[in-house]
Amino acid sequence: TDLRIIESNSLAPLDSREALIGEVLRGLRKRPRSLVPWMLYDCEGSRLFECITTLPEYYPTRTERGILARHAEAIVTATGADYSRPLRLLELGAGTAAKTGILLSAAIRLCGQVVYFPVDVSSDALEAACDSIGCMCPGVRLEPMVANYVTHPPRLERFNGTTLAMYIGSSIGNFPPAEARTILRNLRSQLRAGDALLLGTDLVKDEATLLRAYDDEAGVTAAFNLNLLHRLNRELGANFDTGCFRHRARWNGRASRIEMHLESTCDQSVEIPDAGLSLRFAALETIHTESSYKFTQETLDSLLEDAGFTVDRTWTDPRQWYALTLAGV
Ligand code: AVJ
Repeated sequence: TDLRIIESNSLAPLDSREALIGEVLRGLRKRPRSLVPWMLYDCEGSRLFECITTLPEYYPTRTERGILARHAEAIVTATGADYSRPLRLLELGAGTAAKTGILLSAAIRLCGQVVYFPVDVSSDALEAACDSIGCMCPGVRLEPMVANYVTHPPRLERFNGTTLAMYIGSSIGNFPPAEARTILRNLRSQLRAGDALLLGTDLVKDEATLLRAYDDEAGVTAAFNLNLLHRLNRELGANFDTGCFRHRARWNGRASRIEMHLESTCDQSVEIPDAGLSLRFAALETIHTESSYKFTQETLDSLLEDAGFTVDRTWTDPRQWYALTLAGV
């Protein structure tokens, strides 16, 4: 495509091999062992995640889409934007922007000039996002940026209108509370009075529903989790026997999070030559690969307030499984 994708000075998308080795050394030599969620999203992992979003058990994506479809105009209106000026939508972790088009369409109906500024670590995802938004919302000006918004928060240029920052898809739920606060605080420091944030978060609900969403019948989430070991085999020359690890999903009520683990089914040793590591796993020993924090209205409000935002309004679904929260600066 002829898209001009700005590469920020971000290391992570460019130096992912270094980052991968660093995280493997940090996470696999300590006990309990752990790796970080971004490692799940190589090309194959991103493909598997897209599959997860369509599974019957995985309610977050379709629930969020339903809330957006129902309330998109109300959300844009609630920002209080002055429609005689342009509206800028900044999206963190835009991915393929599958749900963003709904909000952008509403923005175009309400406001003449709309600029879409998606930020993502994956330039492939950004191209897909811009292609789909270009089709769905032809009037929108596209300004994609490749960056890791966690390590390198995007700098916003001055803008003669309102900025609505979107951080949807419950991605904030991947981060422990202190990191989540930092990400939101960095984002807020780039916004100005009158700008707003729309945050999508998954809510605490009955444990069985939560566990099913992360341990589906078809085994797609298991494949997504195990792909991490395949990735280490492919990229670091490791020799994980993926038949000797199994996917585990657990609800950690104290921390209010779903955890994904890879559990060794036997005593085994594994070599990771490119990281210079040789590891032993005991039977039942686990690698913690991802956390997905679940919020209540109270924990959500305090996260936003601790980050310096003021909560305006929350939209939810009839079962109150998922929340979209609009917050002011
Ligand atoms: C992309 C972080 C929102 O936590 O629900 C889905 C990732 N992991 N199934 C989530 C995920 C396993 C997802 N997020």
